[in-house]
Amino acid sequence: MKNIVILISGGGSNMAAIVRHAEQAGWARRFGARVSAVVSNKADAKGLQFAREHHLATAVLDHKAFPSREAFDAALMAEIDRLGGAGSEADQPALVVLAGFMRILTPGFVAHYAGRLVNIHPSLLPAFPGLHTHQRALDMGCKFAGATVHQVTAELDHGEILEQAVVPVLPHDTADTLAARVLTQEHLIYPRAIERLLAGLA
Ligand code: NHR
Ligand code: GAR
Repeated sequence: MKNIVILISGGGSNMAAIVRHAEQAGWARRFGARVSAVVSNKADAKGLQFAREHHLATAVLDHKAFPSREAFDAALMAEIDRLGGAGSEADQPALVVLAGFMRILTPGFVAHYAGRLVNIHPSLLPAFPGLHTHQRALDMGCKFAGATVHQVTAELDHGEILEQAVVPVLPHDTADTLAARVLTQEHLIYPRAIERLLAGLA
């Protein structure tokens, strides 16, 4: 089996969309791949509930319990490799997927998963890397917004672009209404981007 480990910090709706698509699109049969585990840096992340209901392995690593980013990332790597290695053909996951994961990862972490680490970012990169993307797009008067699936590199939100989706910005949008419109598209493009990566690995 090729194991996919998903990292979340909150609602986990992208994670849920990926898990549902994996089941419906037959990733196990077509690619020998499955979502094997969900890891959160927050114990109260709502997405953990969905993961448990779907009988996925879960783990919580609270970044505040570690003295440095390097120490947190080392523990996170060990946990991901333990979970991603279980029942797999390698001793590591085939893919590590950031889905609303809110901690910047160290260069050492990124190097460990080079080429196997992807993220979805709620803007049309290279516009608006970093946080508060929807408010920044509104403040700039953008007429279109969207989301980007990209390879993760040491430089934040700068890796190769794998998929994008565009939505219109509407006259009375707030950051929340725009975020909701973008999120709907995220749920379509993220499973599709991962499926294309799996097809490349097969
Ligand atoms: N790590 C690397 N090295 N490269 C990327 O491209 C990454 C990454 C880690 C996360 C997701 C990202 C996004 O899509 C992501 C991409 C968190 C922050 C942030 O500033 C920025 C971008 C992203 C995720 N986090 C604060 C920090 O100090 C904490 C913020 C909080 O806890 O609310 O890590 O936008
Ligand atoms: C998504 O919009 C995702 O693109 C964004 O957070 C939301 C998570 O939703 N990610 C970031 O802002 C990363 N900094 P979800 O937890 O329901 O998937």
